[in-house]
Amino acid sequence: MEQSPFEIRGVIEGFYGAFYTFPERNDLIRFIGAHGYNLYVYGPKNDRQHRNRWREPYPAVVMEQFRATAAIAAEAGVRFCYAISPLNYDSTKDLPNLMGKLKDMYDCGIRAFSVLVDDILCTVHHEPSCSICAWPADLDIALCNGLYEWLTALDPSCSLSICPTQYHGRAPFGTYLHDLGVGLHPEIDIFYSGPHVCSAELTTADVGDFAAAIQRRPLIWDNYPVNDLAMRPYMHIGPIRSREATLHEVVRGIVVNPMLQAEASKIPLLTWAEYFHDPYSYDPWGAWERALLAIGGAVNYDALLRFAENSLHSCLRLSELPKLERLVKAAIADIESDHQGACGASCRELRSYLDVLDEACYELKNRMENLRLRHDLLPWVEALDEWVWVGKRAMRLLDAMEHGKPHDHLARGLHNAMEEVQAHSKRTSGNALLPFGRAVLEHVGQLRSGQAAGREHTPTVVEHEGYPNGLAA
Ligand code: 14T
Repeated sequence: MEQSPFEIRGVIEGFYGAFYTFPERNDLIRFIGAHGYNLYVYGPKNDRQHRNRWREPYPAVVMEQFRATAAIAAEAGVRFCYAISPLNYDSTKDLPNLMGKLKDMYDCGIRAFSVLVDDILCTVHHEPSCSICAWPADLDIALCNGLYEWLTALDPSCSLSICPTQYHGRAPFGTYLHDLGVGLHPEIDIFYSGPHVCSAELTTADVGDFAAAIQRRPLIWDNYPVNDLAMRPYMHIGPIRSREATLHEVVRGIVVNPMLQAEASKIPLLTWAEYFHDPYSYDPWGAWERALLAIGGAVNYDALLRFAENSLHSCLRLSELPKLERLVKAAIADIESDHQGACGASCRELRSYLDVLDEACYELKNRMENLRLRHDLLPWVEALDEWVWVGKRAMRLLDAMEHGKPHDHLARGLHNAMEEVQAHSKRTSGNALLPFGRAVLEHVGQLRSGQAAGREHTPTVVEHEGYPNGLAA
């Protein structure tokens, strides 16, 4: 049995976008159960029978899948919670619809339920005209208290939680939350995502203020590592950071919203597991390396680490500069300090790191043992790889210039490759190479003493392996 100061340690499938398949979800539930988690909340925003068309029953085959998943969760020591997001709930006539819907889940063996009324009208709060800020709590209170009584009469082991319309921010909290605190049955848990939707930091003081407003310890809905909506370009496989060790004193528990990619999510989820186990001794970077090793396997560990250190951008990013950004800065300074635009020590250091990244991308694309992880990471590995090749083209151009070789075609090729890679839908630290490419092109331009760089179209080669012009490694 997991010894953790956190009573509830969960995952909430609560993101926008394509939600998990049942096999993915079952696998993830087994995984989290094996790593000390005890709750899985089902609440994907794009499940129509969960949200937009919540009144509709699920098809029979889907109900069978829920039944199987609930059994798998029970076996894994994980409480399975079914959340519903009753948009446009009409208290005069919808109660039977809601109860009927939840009763079907109850009949599948599910005993934990949640009502999610986040993001129902708008997402911009604290505006005088904002309808959410003026949203009365009465409706949510009546709905949840009624459901809670009904559920606990069916079976006293049933539990209920609510994600309110206001679920983030700092004190003083509005009347809606205070009213909710007063009116909601004390056993109903209330979600809070911290000072922001995606909070870089969670402090005991902020959570304590929220707890005071709602008159109970909140359940944290933590939006790391989720990567939906505007975060879709990012792969969040860095460790969880900046969750104060004493948080357990003021929360009921923490429930983590994972990425759209279930297998890759296991990496940050393992770091969360270490934090849950002992927040006081939690070491994010040690936990991260252990997680990469556990999910990626020993054979691909080095390559995965190289990729992962270029995949740290998120709302948690604090002040540290990714290695690539640091090397690029130094290399640009190198080129700019040399009137011939030649490659100095820093530039050579960047060159050898690009070679390492090139090998790492190759290995992850073609030799990764965890095929699900490969599938999840591939678009980002390809994005990083394209940037690496921008860097390599820039290096080749510098070489040609230094040795007085013809290089117009190389400049055109670099320019085109930079245009192409910027259109990529996924982001990694590889983007740090953009200023390097620009600096090199600028130098070419300057060295040509006013001669404009060729702009006519050169057919771009998107594929990096086996370049016709001999650029291949
Ligand atoms: F705690 C929550 F209720 C919550 O975080 N709700 C959503 C969640 O489903 C989503 O996955 C998450 C991350 O994008 O953020 C919340 O949704 C928002 C919130 C916004 F302020 C989506 C867009 C926003 F502008």
